[in-house]
Amino acid sequence: MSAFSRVLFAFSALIIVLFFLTTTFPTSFSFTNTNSFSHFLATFHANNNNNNHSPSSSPNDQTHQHQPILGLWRNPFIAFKGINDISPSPASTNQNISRAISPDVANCGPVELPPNAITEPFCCPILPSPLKIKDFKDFAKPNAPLRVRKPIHLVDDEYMAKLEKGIAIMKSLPKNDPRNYIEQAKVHCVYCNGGYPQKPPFQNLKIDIHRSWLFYPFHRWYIYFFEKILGSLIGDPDFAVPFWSWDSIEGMQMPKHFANPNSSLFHNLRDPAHLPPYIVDLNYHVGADSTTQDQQVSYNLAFMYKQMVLANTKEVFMGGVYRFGDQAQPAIGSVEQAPHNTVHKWVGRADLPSQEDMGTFYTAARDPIFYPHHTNIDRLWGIWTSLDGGRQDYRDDQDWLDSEFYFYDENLDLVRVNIRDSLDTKKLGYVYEEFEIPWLNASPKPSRTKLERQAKKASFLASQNPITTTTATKFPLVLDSKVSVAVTRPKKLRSKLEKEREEEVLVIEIVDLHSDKDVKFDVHVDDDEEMLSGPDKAEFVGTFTSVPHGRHKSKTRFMVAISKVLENLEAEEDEIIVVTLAPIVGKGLVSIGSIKVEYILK
Ligand SMILES: [Cu+2]
Repeated sequence: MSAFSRVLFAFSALIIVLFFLTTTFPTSFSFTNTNSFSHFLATFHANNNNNNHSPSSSPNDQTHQHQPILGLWRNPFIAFKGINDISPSPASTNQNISRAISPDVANCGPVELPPNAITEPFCCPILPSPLKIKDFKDFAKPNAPLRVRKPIHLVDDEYMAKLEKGIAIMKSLPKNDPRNYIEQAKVHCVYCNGGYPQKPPFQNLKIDIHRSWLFYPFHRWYIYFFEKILGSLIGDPDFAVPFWSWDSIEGMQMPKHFANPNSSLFHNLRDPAHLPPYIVDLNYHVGADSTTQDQQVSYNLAFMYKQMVLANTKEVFMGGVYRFGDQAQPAIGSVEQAPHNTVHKWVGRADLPSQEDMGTFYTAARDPIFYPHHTNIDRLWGIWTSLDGGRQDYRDDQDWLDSEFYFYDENLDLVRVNIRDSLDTKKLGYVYEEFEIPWLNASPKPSRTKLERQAKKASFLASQNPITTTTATKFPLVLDSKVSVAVTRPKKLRSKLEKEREEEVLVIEIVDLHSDKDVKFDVHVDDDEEMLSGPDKAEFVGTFTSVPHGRHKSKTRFMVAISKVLENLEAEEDEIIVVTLAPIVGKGLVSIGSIKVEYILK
């Protein structure tokens, strides 16, 4: 072989290997092996990407030709440089390489919908041609007045009339205007139902902002741009979207303006049984028995306490870590399950296949009540962060901070934002009006005495073949009926200091979830399987709820913080806790891979 043919041969071999990596790997990539190889490719991509596309080097208002990354990837000369850069030496695992999620906006595709969807599967926004992207710079001026978001029950009709006017204008805008009401609703659909792929080489992984650490910041930005657009359309740039404070006693009904058929805030596809003065059920499921209104209020308050106060680690409250190259939906946060998902369901039409419009993500933002609902979710994020004198969120993680989204602003510019810029709402020009929080001290009490609980547990463990986490034949466990499992705690009687440093967390791996269906199951600790406690009791520790997405099957994780629960149940010295899973909706549509206790740094 001549020297030239040898070079040619080596070069072709390299191309074949690269082709294999780009085409084969992403499809065979699975949830359980997210690390080494994906990191290898992510590193490779990041090196290429940094050459031409990093947000820090991109000038404001630049014009992108949207194939540069793909172009680079397929360019053997640059790929050759790339492979040198990422030879698997220690240097390649260097922390400076970003694995932040960023949607490939130029390659938006049809979304995945639940069965019997009532609208078309196309949610991609209209893109400017040529694709022109601005990086977000529109921070509030240091001394400018802040927009104050108030609870709806404390604003007057005149203020609500501004919201009504803004939504009416948005509904009247032409379809090809990104400020058009339905175009805005599609933004939610595209980010929730897999319209955007991750960037190459992970284009087979569709992005989903739910069930992960993207949930709060995505919705913060979404409401931010909605508010700015609405303010500009009504000629009042100081307008702030009021919030539906379903966590306060005065706010526990659907706000009356939304139930007025003559208002632009009215929406046809809602459960007619849930109009005011009916009290919202924050732990709702379709077909739930109604309870007395007073009982419902106290259920709701105890439930809020669990989802906010007891959920005291970032993983449990905000959802799981989700990086470039990872499968979507790593773990769902407490408030995202409920009240977020449950209020979506409570508003939607119980008799439609996926409780449209609010009860499923592809249509949820078509209902004007979506916005005050999510404004409250955004407010709760801020409240959670300030509890216990300040709680630790993900702000030390560069990949979280660098994660990106794209929205249209009030000037019709397509704007790229990141999570870092969303953390201080004052920099975005708004704050929340503070008022009394009624659930802050609504700590739930046990339904039985310690003696009764211990007797129940002893009889369960003495029964024939109680299921334990090591009963291999039982897992994965199809949740088609109530099941109790003996779960061993690796540590017992932890010191106060240990408890301050680490939270004891019940981790439930969901290995097979029918994501296109409505699913809900409740989790109880040291309860009585025959007579399970209600949502206002300490033994009821959490609920898993799934709003139908498109994907038929998915995996995720459900975590419940139990340090305080075990204190309340006087079970801190027990080596075993009995965890009962009670399917409420969608029996048999979820399989549990494992249940264990872990200790997570706060
Ligand atoms: Cu939502």
